[in-house]
This record gives sequence, C-alpha cells and structure tokens, in this order.
Amino acid sequence: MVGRVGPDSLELTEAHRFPNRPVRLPEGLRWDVLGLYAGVLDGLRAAGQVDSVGIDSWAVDYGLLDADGALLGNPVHYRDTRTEGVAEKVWASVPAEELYAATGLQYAPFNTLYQLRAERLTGAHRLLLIPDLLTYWLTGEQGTELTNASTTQLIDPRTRDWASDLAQRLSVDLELFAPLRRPGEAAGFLRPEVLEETALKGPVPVTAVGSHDTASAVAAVPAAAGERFAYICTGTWSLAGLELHAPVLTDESRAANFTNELGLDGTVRYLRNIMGLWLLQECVRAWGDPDLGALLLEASKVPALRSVVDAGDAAFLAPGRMPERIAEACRVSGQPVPESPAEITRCILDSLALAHRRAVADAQRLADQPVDVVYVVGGGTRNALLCQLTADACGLPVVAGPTEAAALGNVLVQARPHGLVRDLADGRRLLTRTQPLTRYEPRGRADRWREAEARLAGR
Ligand code: LRH
Repeated sequence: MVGRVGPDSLELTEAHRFPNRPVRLPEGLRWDVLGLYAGVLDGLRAAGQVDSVGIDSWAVDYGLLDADGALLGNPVHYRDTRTEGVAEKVWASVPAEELYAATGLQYAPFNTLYQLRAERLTGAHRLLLIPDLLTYWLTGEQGTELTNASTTQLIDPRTRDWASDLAQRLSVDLELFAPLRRPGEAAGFLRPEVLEETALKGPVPVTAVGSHDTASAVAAVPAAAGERFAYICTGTWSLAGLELHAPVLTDESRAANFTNELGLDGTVRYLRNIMGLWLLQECVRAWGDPDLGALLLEASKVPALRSVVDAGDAAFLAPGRMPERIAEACRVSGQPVPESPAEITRCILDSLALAHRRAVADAQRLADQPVDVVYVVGGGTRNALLCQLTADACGLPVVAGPTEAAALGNVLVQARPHGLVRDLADGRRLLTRTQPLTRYEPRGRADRWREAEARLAGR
C-alpha cells in the first residue's frame, strides 16, 4: 500500500497484493516467509519511489536466525498444533495468575512464550518477530518493535519493557531478542541489493511503525478527541476492546481473557480475541469459493439468531472442516443445525455480533470505562450485515471504516518523523476528515441478544 500524506490529506493506493498462504508440511503448518518477502519486494517495485517504508503483520510468530544471521527453517504458523498442552507445562513453573499479573496478556495457546516452550532452539542466536524479520531482510538491521513484542507475553505492560524476572523464572533467554524499538524510530535504510532489485533510488529509510497489525489498526480508529469509544478490528480475527492509559491486571480481567497489548503513545490495547471472519473464510474455502456478495445477501434473509456458537472458542482455531465443526457445535448445544451455506453464514455472523457485544460490554465493566459508540475498522467493514448486526447486538451506534485501517495506521506513524502528523490524536483528526465512514444505528430488540447470550452461557 502506498500512502500519501499532506497537512490536510491522506490517501492510500494499492500497489500490489499477494496471497499469504500457509503451507502444510509433514512436520506441521508453516509460513512461506520467503514468498512473503518476495511479495514485499514486488510491492516496493510496483510502488515506485517512496520517502519511507514501514512493515506491520500479524503477531506472535517469528523466525530464528543462526549466528551468521541466516534463517533457520520456516517460521511455524500460530495455528499449528505444536502448542497443544504446552501452557500447562509453563503454568507448572509460573501459575497462570502470576503470568497475567506480570504481563497482562490473555491466554492464547499461540502466545510466543508458549511457542518457545515447544521450540527447538539449537543453533538459534536471534529471534525476530515476522515484521522485524522482513525489516531485517530489507535493512540488515535487527530490532524488536514494542507493540508486537507485547504479544510475546514477555513484556511488562506497566514498564513497557521486558519482564526480565519472569523470563528468568521460565528460562527464556532474553538475549535471543534484538533491542526494543518504538514506533516512529528509525529502523535503517533499504540495503543496496534491495534498491537494485526494486529499482528504487536510495537512501530510503525504513521506519518502525506499530508493527503489530492490530496496533496499527487501532491507531487508525477515527475517533474524535475526548470521545468515549470501543473499537473492533475486524478481519481474520475480531479484536474488540478499549484504548486505555494503564493496563487492567485484575484476576477478573484474566478470567474474562482480556489482553493488555501495547499501543502507540503510551496506550494499552485492552481487548479480547474473537475468532472473526476466519470462521467464514474457512467455510468459503470449503465451499469452493462461491460469490461472497450473493452468499451474504442470502444470509441476510435467514431468520436471525436461530443458532449461535461461541466465536471466542479456541476449538475453531485450527483450519479445516469448518462448516461441519460449526454445525456440530450447534447440535451439541441443542440448537437447530444450520445446513445450507446461507444458514451457516448467518450463524457465523450472528455469533460474531454476539461475541462483539459480550467483549464490548465486558471491557467497559472490567476497565470501568463506559462508551457511547463502537468503531469498526478493517476488512469486516465491507460486510454491511456484520456491521449492522454488531450495532444491534451492542445496542450502540457503529461507525464503520476505514477498511485498510492497519495500512493507514502504519502510514500515519511513518509520517511523524516527516513532521506531517504529531501524535495519535492528530492522525485521527486527519482520518476523520479524509476517510469515508458509514454509520449504523442499533435496531431491533435487545432482549433477543440477551436470550442468545444466555443460550450460549447455559451450554
Ligand atoms: C491479527 C493478529 C491478532 C493476533 C493474531 C495472531 O492479525 O495480529 O492481533 O492475536 O493475529
């Protein structure tokens, strides 16, 4: 994506798009990270001359480098099964309560900390999270960007630095990680070979951004200063919660599985992971990629809330057989079993809206921070039915947009050292003035959502 930022303008254009296809090998699910890097180079070539480059990606995953800086094997996908049963081993050394008090991170089987427990570290001298790995290949310089580092479960959200005592207790060698760098800091320059391959003229600086895609997406929530808002970053995942100025580390918050990831300018992303459109993406893949617009139209005509599943359930994490798994979840909870693609799609969208409702309500309660509006950003903003259902379920207006929130949040941070954007609030002002947004008012009966919620809770 190429961003153009001026004092009163912000434009994004797509230079190049390529699929990110995980690969199933006999040893497990892996990322094709060389393919991704090649895609990045193609993108830079297609973009043409730029003043700055910044990289963000999904969280928690990493590549290991040997003493010469060469990649040791294909990075493991966080949906791989290697972390099954690993958390319990970690909790035997440090109980889950203590882990949460020290890091504020939700339990997810794929947190880097658990992955490391399942890792063979022989010969590994350095661990680089995915965006840091791509940045290293572009610049030759190694660093660990803070917002993404906060998803490793090795960062203390109060000090915004490594949780060294915890690492020591768990025998994690923090020397594996390159020094922390913060969004807005310089991350090097494109290497001469990269310039040659992309036909760009140097020097081209690379800037550390909120390299966790969700940090960048939250930075692009077009809220006004002083507004009381919740956000939902929708895409493969739904990340729903609040922006706070201090972490919530209570045991109640842990039990509700809320996470305290780090955002820009000293903020905390207090949110819950919900399976998101992954549920639909996997079904669509199983159905041989039917026309999505037609499917959503049909789904809008299916009666609402007939069957719902728990869209926060880690049972939906792994790929494969998704229509069957959803139907099965409805069957075992004694609800009508959705059969046609339209019925299953409706079940997924109702379930996501319900999970959004629960997360937005729980976050307000746990952080004691009420809201008046829900901002929905990311790929799911294209799904009008999901946005409307989310407004209905939350009983709050939804403001949807921008769709390319992560890319915009990324670009806004790069614009800072150029003097074009001062801070988070300034970036958001620019977004509100320049990005098309759609408002959805809540409709329908709130008691129907309460009933569906009770149905799930009573499983
Ligand atoms: C979204 C995301 C999310 C993480 C998950 C692994 O892309 O970064 O914030 O929890 O991927």
